[in-house]
Amino acid sequence: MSRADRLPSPWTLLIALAGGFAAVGASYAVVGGTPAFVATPISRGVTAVTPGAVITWAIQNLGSLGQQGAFLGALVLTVGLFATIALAGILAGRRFGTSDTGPRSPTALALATTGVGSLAVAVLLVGPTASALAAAVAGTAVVAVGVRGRRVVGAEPASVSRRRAIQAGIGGLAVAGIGSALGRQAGRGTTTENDVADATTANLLRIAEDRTIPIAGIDGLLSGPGFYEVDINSVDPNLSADDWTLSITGAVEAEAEVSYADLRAYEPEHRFVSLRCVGEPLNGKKLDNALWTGVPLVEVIEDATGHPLPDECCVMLRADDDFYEEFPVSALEDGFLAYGMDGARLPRGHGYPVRALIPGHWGEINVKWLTEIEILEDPADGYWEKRGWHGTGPVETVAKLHAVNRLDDGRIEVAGHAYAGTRGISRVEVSTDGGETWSDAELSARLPGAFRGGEQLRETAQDAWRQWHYVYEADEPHEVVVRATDAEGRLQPEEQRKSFPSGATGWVSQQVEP
Ligand SMILES: Nc1nc2c(c(=O)[nH]1)N[C@H]1C(S)=C(S)[C@@H](COP(=O)(O)O)O[C@H]1N2
Ligand SMILES: [Mo]
Repeated sequence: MSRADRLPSPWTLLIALAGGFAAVGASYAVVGGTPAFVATPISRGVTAVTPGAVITWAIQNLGSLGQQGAFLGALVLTVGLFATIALAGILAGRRFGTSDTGPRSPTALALATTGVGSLAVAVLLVGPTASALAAAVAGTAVVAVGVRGRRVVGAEPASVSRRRAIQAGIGGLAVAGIGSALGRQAGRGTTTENDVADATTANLLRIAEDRTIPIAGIDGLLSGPGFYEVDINSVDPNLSADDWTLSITGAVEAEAEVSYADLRAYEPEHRFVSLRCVGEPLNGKKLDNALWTGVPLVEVIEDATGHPLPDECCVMLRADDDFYEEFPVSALEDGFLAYGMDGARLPRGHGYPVRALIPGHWGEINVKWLTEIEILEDPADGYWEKRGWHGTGPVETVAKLHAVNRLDDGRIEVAGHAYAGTRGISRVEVSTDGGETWSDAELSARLPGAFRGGEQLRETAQDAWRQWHYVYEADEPHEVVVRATDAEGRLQPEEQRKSFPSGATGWVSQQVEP
């Protein structure tokens, strides 16, 4: 045999690759983009070994594109992993197959090795699940299309049938294609029934709509399904509410566990709360608002432990995705355990079944998929603080400029949202001459405060954004600048600062050509 005969031919490689595609596609078909998908642990592994500085850079410069890129990379690695197993199987068949037919034929050996090997690896990745079985069966079946018949892998290893290899290739792509369609359904999550909506949510959602100033190019007072998503996962946790528990641990009189049913047994409270990510640029779009339904956090802790909130410095919130953030216990006082969003169950991407909302603070401590509240005696670093951020404090005041509209009458409208956390927004000013002179913008009416048991707890929402807009005439190019004042009378800081490490500051400005 010459050396070339021993190297796998391109056709053999194609069969192996097709097996890799089929394995990944079939796993996805069964479980979709969930933790049980064979590429998920690979993607988590990639994130775990990526230096914090790289993740930080990717979040700032690539946003969700970075996450999609990382996931694509993990997919490629996973296809490669199963293709390698298939290749090893085919080569082992050739090397050790002894008879032309029967159980010791090269084909039978190749398929047995591929099947056992891919099942073992899939089980290592995602446990003994339907997803693992699907990966092994589909991968092996597609390899079988390529290597069936003794001529293919028999006495002349180099003469893999091109036709069969192409058939295998088509089979692999077909499984991957069908899998990606089916998986989209399978990965939808468990949030099907809507047991959150009631007369209060309906009423509050209608009020938010009524108080929205209709402005082209910007969201109303509710962000709806476009609410931004930021987290460390390419594949989010896929938890079941029935199995979910929240542990209250650490420096408490008695550690305790709370179930989803325990939480739902409380009279629900409904609040409008906005979230803003500390990593977004000054005029970025990671600022959104929703109506949340849940229970005040302190109430749950005190009922579960049978004692008042401990007088300790700090608290660590931990989540199912191994995310964790730490902040002063005092911030829990307004804290909220949300299981509903916009009058429906919390969507998976926003932390199903339960997340924390810590009003007025940067998004990162609003921990999703919450599993543990640990009371600490000493401060500690959270996930992002270990990576250089300081994003656990209150948000900076900001007025965004997201729309420049030419109205029918020729005038110009500029608009956006303004947000100052629990301080609230009292004023937004606009300059159309680069900051020389200022005029007041029109603001949307404040959203109503929290409701519980049919009773309104405060007059206006404590932690919600407002829309602003300003209409004027101009026929020269000019620079628009916007700045907000919070309800404590403090002007938005003018100093330009990047988002790293503790949030962007400055006034948003934009050149406008009429
Ligand atoms: N478990 C978990 N919670 C998390 C995160 C995360 O990665 N994992 N990201 C945080 C960050 S950085 C932000 S800005 C908010 C965003 O919430 P949203 O995705 O619902 O908009 O969630 C926070 N909660
Ligand atoms: Mo964030």
